[in-house]
Amino acid sequence: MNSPADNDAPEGAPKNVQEQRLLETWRTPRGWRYWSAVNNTEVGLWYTVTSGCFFLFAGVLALLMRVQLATPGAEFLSADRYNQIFTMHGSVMMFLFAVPIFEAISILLLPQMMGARDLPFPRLSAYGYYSFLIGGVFVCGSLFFDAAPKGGWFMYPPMTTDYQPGIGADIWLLGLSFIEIASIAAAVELIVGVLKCRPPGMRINLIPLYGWYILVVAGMILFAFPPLIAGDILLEMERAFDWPFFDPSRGGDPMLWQHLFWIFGHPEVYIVFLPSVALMAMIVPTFARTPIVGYGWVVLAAVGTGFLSFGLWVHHMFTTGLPAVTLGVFSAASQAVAIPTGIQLFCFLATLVAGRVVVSVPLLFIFASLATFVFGGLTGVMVAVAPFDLQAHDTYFVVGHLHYVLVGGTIFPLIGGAYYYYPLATAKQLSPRLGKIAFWLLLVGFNITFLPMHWTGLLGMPRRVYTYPAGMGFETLNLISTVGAFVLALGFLVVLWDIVRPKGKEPYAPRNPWDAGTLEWLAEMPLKPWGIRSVPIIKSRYPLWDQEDLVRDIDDGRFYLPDAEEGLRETLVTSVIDARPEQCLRVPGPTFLPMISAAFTGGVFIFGTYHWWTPSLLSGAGAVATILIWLWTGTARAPEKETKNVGLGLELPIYISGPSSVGWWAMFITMLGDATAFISLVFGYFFYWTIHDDFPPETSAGPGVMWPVAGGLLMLLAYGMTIAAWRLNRADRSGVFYFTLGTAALLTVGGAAALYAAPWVTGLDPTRHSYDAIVWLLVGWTVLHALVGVLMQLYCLARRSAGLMTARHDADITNVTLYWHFLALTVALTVGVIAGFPLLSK
Ligand code: HEM
Ligand SMILES: [Cu+2]
Repeated sequence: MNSPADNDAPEGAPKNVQEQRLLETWRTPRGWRYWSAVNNTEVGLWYTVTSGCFFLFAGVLALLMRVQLATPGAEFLSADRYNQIFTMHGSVMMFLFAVPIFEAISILLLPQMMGARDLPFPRLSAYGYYSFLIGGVFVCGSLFFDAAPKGGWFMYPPMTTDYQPGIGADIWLLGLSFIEIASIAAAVELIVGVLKCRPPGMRINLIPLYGWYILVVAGMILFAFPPLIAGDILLEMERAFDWPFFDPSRGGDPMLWQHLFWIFGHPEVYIVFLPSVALMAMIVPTFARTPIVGYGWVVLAAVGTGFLSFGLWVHHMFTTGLPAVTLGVFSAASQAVAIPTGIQLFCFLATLVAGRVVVSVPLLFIFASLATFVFGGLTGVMVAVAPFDLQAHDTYFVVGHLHYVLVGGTIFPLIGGAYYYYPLATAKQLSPRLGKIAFWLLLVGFNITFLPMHWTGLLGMPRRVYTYPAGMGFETLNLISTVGAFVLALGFLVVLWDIVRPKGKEPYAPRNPWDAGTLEWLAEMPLKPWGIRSVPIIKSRYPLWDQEDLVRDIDDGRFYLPDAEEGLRETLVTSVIDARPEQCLRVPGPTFLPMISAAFTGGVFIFGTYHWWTPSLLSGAGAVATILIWLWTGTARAPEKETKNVGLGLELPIYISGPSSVGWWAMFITMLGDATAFISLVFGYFFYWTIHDDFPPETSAGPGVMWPVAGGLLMLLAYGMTIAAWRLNRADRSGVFYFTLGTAALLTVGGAAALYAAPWVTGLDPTRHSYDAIVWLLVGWTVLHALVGVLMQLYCLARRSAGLMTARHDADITNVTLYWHFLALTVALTVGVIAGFPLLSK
C-alpha cells in the first residue's frame, strides 16, 4: 500500500493547485520561526520529547537512590540529598512525565484519529507546552542548587511547614501548581477536541476507543487537579504568610492536606494508567486483525473506573487513625475498582483469542504490561485490606506494589505505543530487533528490581529512608534490586538509542505499516503538514478495514475541505452526539504569543517562590496583557463571508456562538475545573467545622452579615445586568448596551470592595486562627474572580466599540455571560458560607 506518488514528481510534491494551496497554508515555519508553530503535530512532538526527557531525568535519580541503597550504611548520598532526590523522583515521574506524556501523545494523535486538521485551540496547546517546559525546568533545576523540595511527592505538613525552611517546598507548591494549570489547559483542549472535532458520521458509538479514554482521563484531570491546586494554595499561604491552615495549635489540621492531596492522588493513579489502557485498546485489535470485542463494555468500564477512582482516596490514609466504618467503606470500594479494570483487560484478552494474532514488538510490550500490571493489582488488593496495610504501609512492600502498577501499567504500554506510533511522528520505523532486545532487558530488569522489594518490605525495611543498618537481613535483597535497576536502565538505553539513532538513509515507512483499521493510519509517508487531504464521512469503527476506496477518495480530495481557497487553516466542527457538520472552523497559524504569555505566567510563580512580589506582579500584568492581545487578535473574528462551501455541496457557517461553538465548550469545561477548586476550599471550611466543637470559634467576630450581603447583592445585580447586556447586544441596541454593561462593571467593583471589606472591617486576622484564614481565603478567591469578570466586561465593551463584536457576531459576550453564571454561583456560595452559615450553626 505505497502512496500513489507520480513517478517523475519528487516524493511528496503537490499534485495539483488544491494540494499546493493546502501545503502552503499548513506549512510549518522554518529557522528560528519554527518555534512559533502551534500546529498539533509540532507541539505534540515537543511535548512528547520534553516529557521523555523528564522521565530520563527521574530515572537517573532512581539509579542514584538504588546505588545508595545497594549496601547498608552507605554514604554515597547524604540523608538530605537522598530526601531531595527521592522527592524529585516521585514528583517528576508523576507530574512531569506520567500525566504530560498522555497529553502529549494525545495532542499529537487525536486530530489524526479524528480526521481533523488540528485541535480546536492550537495556541492553547502551545501555551500549555511552554508553561510545562518552563515550570518543569524550574522544578528540576532546583536539585542542582541543593534547593530541591524534600517532603516527598506527597508534601505532608507539618513536615513541609515547621520542619522545612528554605524554598524547596515553595518550589514544589508553586512550580507544580503552574504545571497543573498547563495540564488542565491541555485537558480542556482535548475534551473539546473529542466532543466537537470529529469527522462527519463518526457518531458517539463509532469513536475510536482512544477518544473515549481521552474523555475519561481529561475529565478526571479536570476534577482531580483542582483539589490539589486548592491544597497547594492553602499550604503556600501557610508557608509564605503564616495562615495556619494546617497548624493544630491555631485551629488548623494537617489531615486536611492529606484529604485534598489524596482526592487528587488516587484518581491520579488512574489518570496515569488509563491512557496506557487506551494504547492497548488501539494496538490489540490491529495485531489480532479483528475489531475489539465488547466495545461498549470497554467504554462503560473506563467511565466506571473514572468515577470509582474518586471514591477511594482514603485507602492512602488507613494508618492515620480514622474511624473503623470509614476504613471498611473505603476498603470495600478499593476492592470494587478491580471489577471495571478486570472487564477492560478481559475484553483485550477476548479480542486476542478471537483474532489471528500477529506477534510484533508493540504486542510484546502489551503482554509484559498485562502480566506486570495484574501482579501489581493483586498486591494492590492486599494493601486495600486495612489490617494488612497497617503492617505494610510504610515498608518497601508498597514501593514494590506501586512500581508494578506504574511501570507495568504505564511504562510498558508506552514503549509499545512508541514502537507502534513512531511512524506517525517521523515517517520512519523503529527496529524490531532492538525492540526485542529492549523487551527482554526491561522485563527481566524490572522484575529483578522490584520483586525482591516485596520481601524487603515484609522483613520490615521502611520506605522513604536513606539507608539501613547491616544485620537486619536486608543486604542481599537490596543488592539484587540495585543490580536489576541497572539492567532495567540498559533496556531504556536501547529504546532511547533506537528512537534517536539517525535514520536518514532508511526508506520511509510504508503507508499504514501495521495494516491497522483506524483513521490515524491514513497519514501519508512522508508526512504532510495538512494532516488529512480531505475530511471523510465515517461509517465504521475501523474505516480503513471496512470502507472501500476510502483512502483513494480522501487522497483525491473527494470529501470535505479539500482546498484552502482563502489561504486560512480550516477544520470541521461537528455536533457532540451524532457528528453532524456544524461549522467550518478557522484555526490560527504560527505565533509567538503563547510562548511569551507562558513566560510571563511562569514569572508570576517563579518570582513568587522567592517572595519577589514586584517582579511577580509585573509578570502577572504582562501575562494578562499578552493573553488579551492573543484573544483580541485571534478569537471570534468576524469572517469575510458568513458561510462557506466545504465540498460535497455542503454550505457551513464560518462563525457560530453559543453551545454549538468550541469556545463555549472550552469556557464551560474550564469553569467546571475552576468551580471544583472553589468547592475544595469550601470543603476545607466544613472540614474544620466537623472536627472542631467551636467553629466558627467564640473568640472571632466573624465577617458579620451586612458587608458580605451588600457585596453579594451588588454582584448579583451586576450579573443580571451582564445577561441583559448580552440580550441588548443581540437586539443591536448599542447605546443601552454600553450603559448596561458599563454599569455592571462598576457594580462588580463595588461589590468586590464590599465583600473585601467584610473580614477587614470586622478585624479578622488570618494568622490568628484557621477560621479567620479560611474566611479571608474564600473572600480573596471570590474577589479575584470578580475582577476577572470585570476585565471580561471591559473587553466586551472594547470589542463592540471596535466593531469586532456585533449583534450577529456575539461569541465574546456569550462566553463572558457563561463565565458570569459560574461567578454568580461562587458569590452566592461564599456569602452563604461566611455570612449565613455561622447564623445557622449558632
Ligand atoms: C524506572 C525505574 C524506577 C526505579 C528504579 C525506581 C525506584 C524507586 C525507589 C527505590 C523508590 C523508593 C524510595 C524510598 O522509599 O526511599 C521509588 C519511589 C517512588 N517512585 Fe520510583 N522507580 C522507578 C520508576 C518509577 C516510575 C515510572 C514512576 C511513576 C510513573 C515512579 C514513581 C515513584 C513514586 C511516586 C515514588 C514514591 C513512593 C512513596 O511515596 O513512598 N517510579 N522509586
Ligand atoms: Cu489509591
